[in-house]
Amino acid sequence: MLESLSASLQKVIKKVRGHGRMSEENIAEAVRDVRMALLEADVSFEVVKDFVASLRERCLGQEVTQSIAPGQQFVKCVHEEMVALLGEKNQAVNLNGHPASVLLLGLHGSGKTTSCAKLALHWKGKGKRVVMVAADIRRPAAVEQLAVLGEQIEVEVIRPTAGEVVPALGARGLDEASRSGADVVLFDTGGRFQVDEDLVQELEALRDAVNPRNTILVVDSALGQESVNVARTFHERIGLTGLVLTKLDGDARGGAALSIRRVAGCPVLFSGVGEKLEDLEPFYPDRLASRILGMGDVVSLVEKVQEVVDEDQAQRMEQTLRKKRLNLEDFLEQLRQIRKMGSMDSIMKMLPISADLKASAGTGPDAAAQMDSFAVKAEAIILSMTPTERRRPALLNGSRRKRIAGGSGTTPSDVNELMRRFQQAQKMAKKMGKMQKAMQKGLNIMR
Ligand SMILES: Nc1nc2c(ncn2[C@@H]2O[C@H](COP(=O)(O)OP(=O)(O)O)[C@@H](O)[C@H]2O)c(=O)[nH]1
Ligand SMILES: [Mg+2]
Repeated sequence: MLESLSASLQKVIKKVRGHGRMSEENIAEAVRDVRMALLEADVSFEVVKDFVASLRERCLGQEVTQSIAPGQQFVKCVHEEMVALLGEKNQAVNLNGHPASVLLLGLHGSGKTTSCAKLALHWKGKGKRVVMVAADIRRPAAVEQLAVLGEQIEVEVIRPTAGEVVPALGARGLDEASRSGADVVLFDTGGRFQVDEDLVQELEALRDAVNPRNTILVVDSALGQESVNVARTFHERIGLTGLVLTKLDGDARGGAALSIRRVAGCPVLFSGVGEKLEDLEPFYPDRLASRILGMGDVVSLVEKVQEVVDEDQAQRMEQTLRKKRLNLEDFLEQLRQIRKMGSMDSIMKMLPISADLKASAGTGPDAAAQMDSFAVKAEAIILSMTPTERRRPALLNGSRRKRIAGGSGTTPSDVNELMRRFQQAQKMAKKMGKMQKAMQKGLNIMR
């Protein structure tokens, strides 16, 4: 997620860490570096200008205390500034009304149809009765695409009849949804590769026919400065109440993600983080800022855990993750829980570990599959150790490793691989421990 921006900002922070204290001079330098990083990520020029000015002010306004390292102080400032840019907190969609109507707009390929189904699934999961209207009528394939998705998630799709124009379809869709007692009605609309007058007029007519409570622009986060103009036009002509930022899972530079809220003047409500219909997350500015700054996202991680394991286990997991001295019994427990959660890839992204560590641990779908087969072996290996060995991994010398390999039907190099990964997990746990300490000091850098 926004990896290159994240890497370059973390580099800046690392540099600041090297300073003994924050002076006006090194603040100026660090702020300049942040400016470069943002421009490289194709964040809108105006947004960068404002961001940098208020970051400088925030940094200079910091009390210089001996007890807080300059790196931490700087991270805290950047984090706060980023949260201010992304929008203070998560905003919910207005679901009042019978039904509540949601119009999805955006350029061709931005992810409207996919997001429409993702949102339908999301609200269905919250016990709402949802209906979708296929109002992208120019391309027959678009109607079909939504119909297929609707079938997958068992949500009714209202299709255009022969010769029906968009506003008429909109009014009929709203009416039918209302009569069938739907709580939410979503309208998937047509897009273009660029905003053109023809499209805008069609959408205006649809808006006037439906009078939607929510008008949401779907924005591909791979768009940089371009997204600025798109958002502006849609906002001026149609009026926007919120945004969905898609493809945040990709290698987008981050320009749109950081600029869009300020430019569109309305909040990001959800983010799309994958092609699957479950890959939609309510947008939490502070969490994204934490992830970008490599502070991890313990809250999202714990939430994800809670979805699949019970509360008790989730709490234990959080404790183990934050434990400073991890032993192999903890590691075994972690592996078992991680396997239950499914994708190793998505979990890795939420952890506050450095890009190098992530690279050496490997992420991506292949790594996730490898992780699964590794976990099976790892379990056998750890179970072949004596309880003392599990608690004191330092005992595991060559001859013990050989014995354990024999006992678990693995090879000594498998055992070594396990120990290598275990050491990484230990490192990570130590980092999280440190972070927790920083938070306890009252440095609420991670919420
Ligand atoms: N990786 C990823 N792909 C997405 C996401 N949202 C949409 N897509 C893909 O983007 C492409 C275009 O999406 P679609 O919903 O058809 O866009 P539309 O033209 O705006 O309706 C499809 O291949 C989707 O699978 C996302 O959050 N992450
Ligand atoms: Mg579409």
